[in-house]
Amino acid sequence: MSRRSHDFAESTETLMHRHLFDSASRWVVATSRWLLAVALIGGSALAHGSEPADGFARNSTQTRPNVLVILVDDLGWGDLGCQGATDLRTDSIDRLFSRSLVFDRFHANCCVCSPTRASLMTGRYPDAVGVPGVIRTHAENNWGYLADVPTLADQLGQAGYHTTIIGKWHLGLDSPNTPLDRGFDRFRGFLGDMMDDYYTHLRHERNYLRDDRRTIEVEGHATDLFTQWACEELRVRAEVDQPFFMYLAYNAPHTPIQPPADYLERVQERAPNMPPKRQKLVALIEHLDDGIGQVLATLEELQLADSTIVVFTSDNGGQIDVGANNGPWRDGKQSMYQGGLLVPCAIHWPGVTTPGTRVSAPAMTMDLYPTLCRAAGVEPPASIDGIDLAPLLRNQPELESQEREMYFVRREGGQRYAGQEIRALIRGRWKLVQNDPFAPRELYDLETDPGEETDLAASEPARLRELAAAMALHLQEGGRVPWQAPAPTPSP
Ligand SMILES: [Ca+2]
Repeated sequence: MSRRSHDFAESTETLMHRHLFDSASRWVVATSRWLLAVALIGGSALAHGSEPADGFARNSTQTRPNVLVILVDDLGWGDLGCQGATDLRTDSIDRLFSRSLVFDRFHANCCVCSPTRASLMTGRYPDAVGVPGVIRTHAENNWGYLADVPTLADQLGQAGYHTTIIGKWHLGLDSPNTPLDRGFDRFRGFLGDMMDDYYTHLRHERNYLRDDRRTIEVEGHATDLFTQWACEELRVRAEVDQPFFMYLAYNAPHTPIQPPADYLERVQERAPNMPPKRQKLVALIEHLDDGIGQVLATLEELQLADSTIVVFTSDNGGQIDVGANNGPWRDGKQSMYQGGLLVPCAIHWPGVTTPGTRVSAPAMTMDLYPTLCRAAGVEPPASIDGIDLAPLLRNQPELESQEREMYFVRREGGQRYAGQEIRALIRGRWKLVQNDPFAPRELYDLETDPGEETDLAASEPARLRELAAAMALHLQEGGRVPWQAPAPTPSP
């Protein structure tokens, strides 16, 4: 391990260890494992190239793994028991993490919803596919339009997979950008950015809930509905000798923080001194955890667990003003500081990942695209920005350290942004941040200052210029792609 990567591991480890250790002594074990992983990996980044999937579906004629991607909405890095939280109970997700390879530095592609989802679906930086900001139900406040590039569902569908999305889409309300237009065979969920109420499922008084293309009215908490639908669809898939890709995108624990009454009462009884705001969020997360537990139990019951890759992650950091826990990282949702970007992530790939492994190599949402394509035996398009995580998942880290560059962008309206962008660029140990379009840029050394407390912009001008030049290249790349729908064709 080089001295630099050792320093990096040490200072980041100090921050994370403080968080985990302060939370509970049992995390000493996890942190020790994490340190071991750091030592093994030597701070390496990842490289292209992997082998096709192997050792799968031993009890079936199927030779390729099924894929289940569970994306939750606004869950903070620290808001799981297995990530150090001591005031909530997430037994089901904790169990999944204990069986999986866990990333300690997994970056959502953006600090808000749509751009990260665009990167998951395309393997590209969000502005490179027309989604630099949030796609909204009102045109005057819409900041993205998904470009016509192959989605993960397109890729897996062409490889013979059945493709299902359950839950939140958030990448377009109309053709040609609804799920069934963009590669999915099956859709049960909602098209919009959020629900104003988990029980009415409406947004601005309108119903965006769909069964394929049909608008539906159903009763129940959205988390329960998505859990039920996922389990139902898994039962259908279990009857068919065809690999499947299921994208299960819960809207919890996004606002409104609206847990079922019995879950809230349970938390209130257990922790009467917890701030009421936190009680509600904890209850909503615990309800989500139970739902995910049902889905994973259904996989087991259907004897699909040994042939299914399960990915769990969140689309951005937790929202601080509703009581989220982003671990030791600065800030949260909507921010380009690490708390807005770093999210929990676990990958359980039976026969490939080693249970209990925690790795520190940086990864991003868009990396899931090439990783899952290759797992399914499909070569991803050469133009993508994500990298195949398989060498890391297979414990085949590069011996030489590589300085991975990661770029983040968010365009937004309103007084704070006025249609401008906020951005960040991480290159190795250095991070350039512009978290307000009208404020000066900031520079942080993530090796010595993972909490982003000391701005080095004034003392490291050459470094700042170097990173700013790299960022400009990303801006130019994004400039190739429109982020609004084409103008309507004039009537004759
Ligand atoms: Ca989100």
